[in-house]
Amino acid sequence: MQTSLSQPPHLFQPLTIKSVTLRNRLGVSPMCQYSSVDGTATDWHLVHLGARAVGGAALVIVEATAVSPEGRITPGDAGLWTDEQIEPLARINRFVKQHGAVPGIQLAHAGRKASAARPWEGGAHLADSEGGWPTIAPSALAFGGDLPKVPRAMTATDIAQVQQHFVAATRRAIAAGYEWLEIHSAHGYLSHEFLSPLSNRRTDGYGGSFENRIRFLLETTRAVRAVWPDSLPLTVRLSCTDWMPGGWDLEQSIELARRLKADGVDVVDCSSGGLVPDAEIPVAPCYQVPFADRIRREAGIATAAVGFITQPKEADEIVRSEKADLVLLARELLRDPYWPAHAARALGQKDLLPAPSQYARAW
Ligand code: 531
Repeated sequence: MQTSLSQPPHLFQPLTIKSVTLRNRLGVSPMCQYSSVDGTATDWHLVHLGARAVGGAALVIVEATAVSPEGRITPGDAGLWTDEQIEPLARINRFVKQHGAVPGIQLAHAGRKASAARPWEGGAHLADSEGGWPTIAPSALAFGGDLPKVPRAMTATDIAQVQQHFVAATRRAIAAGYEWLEIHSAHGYLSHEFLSPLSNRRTDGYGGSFENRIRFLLETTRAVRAVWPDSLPLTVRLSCTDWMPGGWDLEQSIELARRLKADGVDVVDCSSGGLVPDAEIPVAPCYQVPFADRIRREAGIATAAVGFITQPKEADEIVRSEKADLVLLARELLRDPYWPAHAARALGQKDLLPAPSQYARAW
């Protein structure tokens, strides 16, 4: 007979990382709402994030939150570049915690993909005359397609400044009561643009070799880790592959994950794509899970799986087979904020996710 220690984990088993215990293995993936006003959260965010805490997610990660106004994807993005942005987020975090979830934040800079319209307004780059702004990136190379703006190649001073913006936003995240912090280094945004040889053609210490391309992220991570409490989880989202020959790939992601672990990162959140418009991505159920699995095994770091995970059995199996330590859901949680509650019932583990008192008769 197996001892409890050797029993495999499952979806509704708590997970402790540093001083934080998640009540189960389900998290809300950061999802842009494009509904902030000058970077400040609104009642939309309270209801959106609050509903998912009530619905049973263990971790509620607020959308990509820009560390500077220029780092926003769209004018509606969330931000944490001034102290005034702290309290509306703190209010949401108090609610999220009251309902048993851990509040997390993803800090981001959109690089060459900044200055775009909201998706429901077309999503294309905005000219400066239409409310857009000049963009920066590792190299003066446009993304292409609907995002044709050519960014200005960052100077060493720009790099240091953006890193300081990450640090300042981290301090504000602490003040807002976050207990989980993710650095966004995926989906073709600034940090990912440094990683990939397709977007980084620099000839200084931040471009060329693997060591140089990972320098921006490692320096940013160390600077953030220095102010983010040791007791709280720090995570990094990676696009584990660009799905493009000559681009960033899984082997590099695995090596990077080893370095991130050495620099105090607790979890790698394993996504993919977004660096170039013409990648052919074999989207299918759970298609990114193999990245979480390999990084977990080969870099020896906890991972989060994300991407086209829709079924309770799939999510449970990912955790049981130890391919990832937690599962982040995106669109599925937009469709159904009560997905965790419904999954607990479907998996016969209803008792492991108690109802909020107000809803107990209907859970
Ligand atoms: C979707 C996306 C997923 C994977 C690759 C590229 C794009 N998202 C990503 C979001 C913004 C909106 C669209 C972020 O990562 C901020």
